[in-house]
Amino acid sequence: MKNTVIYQAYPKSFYDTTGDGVGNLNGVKEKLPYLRELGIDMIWLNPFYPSPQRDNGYDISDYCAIDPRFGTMADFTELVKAAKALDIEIMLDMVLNHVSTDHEWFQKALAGDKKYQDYFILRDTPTNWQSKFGGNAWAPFGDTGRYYLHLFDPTQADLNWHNPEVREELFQVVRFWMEKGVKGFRFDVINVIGKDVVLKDAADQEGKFEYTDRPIAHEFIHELNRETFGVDPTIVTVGEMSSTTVPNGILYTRPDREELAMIFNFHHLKVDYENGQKWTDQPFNFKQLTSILHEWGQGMSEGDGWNALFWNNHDQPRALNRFVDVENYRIRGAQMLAATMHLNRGTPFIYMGEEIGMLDPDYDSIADFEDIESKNAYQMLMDQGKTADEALHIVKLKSRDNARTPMQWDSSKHAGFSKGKPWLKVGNHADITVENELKDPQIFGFYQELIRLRKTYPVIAEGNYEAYAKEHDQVFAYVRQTEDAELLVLNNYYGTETTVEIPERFVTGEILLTNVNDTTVERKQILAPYQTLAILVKR
Ligand code: TEU
Repeated sequence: MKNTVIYQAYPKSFYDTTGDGVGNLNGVKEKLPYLRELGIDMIWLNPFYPSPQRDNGYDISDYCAIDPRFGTMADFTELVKAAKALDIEIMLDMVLNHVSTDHEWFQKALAGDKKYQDYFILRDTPTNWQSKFGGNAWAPFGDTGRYYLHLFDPTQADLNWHNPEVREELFQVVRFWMEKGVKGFRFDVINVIGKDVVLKDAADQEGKFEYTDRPIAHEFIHELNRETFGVDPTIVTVGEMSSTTVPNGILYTRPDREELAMIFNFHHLKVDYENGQKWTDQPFNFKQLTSILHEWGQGMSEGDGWNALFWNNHDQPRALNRFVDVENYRIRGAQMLAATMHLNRGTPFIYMGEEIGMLDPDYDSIADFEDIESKNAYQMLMDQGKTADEALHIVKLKSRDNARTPMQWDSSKHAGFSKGKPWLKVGNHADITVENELKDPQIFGFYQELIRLRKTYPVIAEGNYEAYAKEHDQVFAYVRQTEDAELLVLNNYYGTETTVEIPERFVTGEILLTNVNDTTVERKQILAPYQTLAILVKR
């Protein structure tokens, strides 16, 4: 697991083989040789199960089937087989916190079946908790006068994990996919599955402390491990937990706890929020970014926890647009961001398009957006008194659709993603394609090199983490250490040259990687704009 590199393909937008404008499983299969070339070990696929697609498949109506728009179960079996033949494993997205209100469990509950009513979180009086997509987190449960909890959209009803029958149903789901040869699971919002039995109004704004990282969540995850994937040590697991803490991160991932292999946290992707609010226009705060990365790097290292490392996913605008002057330094910036994560302690994830330096789509109109959260946000911004232009500007900066635009393969129509009209419009930088990148693979080749290095040098895969030059104004740096080797990694986060003093022992070290030609190592090291520099010494 420590030298594994995982690629995230958003199936809806990866490659469409039918011409209906929606990517599919056969599309992923066709592109396997490309991913083999990149060098990854596993592909995480976002949900492709039957779903009304209110939240792009995170509203599941049947856990053990394939939505026909993505293919058939036979296609899935073929995909797993074809991938294994290339030494690539498949990781599935398990959304076990909630189901679509179209799911038969919810429908039976609504029809009055008491057994299924106990599958959900029903109360006579709602609490003040806010839905992550805006508004109160409770909706009327039919005409019963009661309310059901939905931490996300009203069509995503939270499941009652306190009910052992619910847990057993969900464990069966995981086992079902294990039997199909799946070797990885990404557990959606898994740190919020454990609500208390008595639910209280929250003192914090959204209510999240009342249901996030409760001790019971650890117990449920431990049971999930023991009842399902724990039997197979080759299975890789990752828990998604946006706002968790380092102490909890350690508890979720320390091997003796038997919970998860690693976790995603999102704190480093909230550093361009104004007063903690996402839907704002705010440049990223470098000091906040580095202190978060150090806190997690060092904290998890000392506590024997394990991070999933990432800049991008299907819920985030492209990191290149957020952290780099892409007008002038798209390529070098992409390399520097990649090195920051891939040389770090944890398991790196690459989100589709990142390896060719794809950018936010820069849409011209609000009508181009599809995401439910973006649409709600646009309305909220207008309600707050913003003009249509101001609201569009902010949605363009922060929308999840920024990452969900079709993968850009070549210069043919719709960037080679589909022969038909894509479900979501191709971005305005359609010249950034796999075809063009492979002619001169400066970003793709850099990722290949990073993957090769991780597999060659134990200090990258296994070394511990120590923050370096913590107070620097534009350099993010750390040292990785094993008994035999030390690696110093320096990253300049700005478009201006800077100097950073390096420890004496590295001055005679070997340059393992950099993205600027003719670099020499000096005690007072000069770093060019967006330069990354990794120096190795033997101990
Ligand atoms: O996301 C959970 C989550 O907390 C966020 O990333 C969320 O999208 C963000 O707070 C909105 O601003 C997961 C999935 O990755 C996401 O796509 C789903 O919408 C969500 O769970 C519900 O299943």
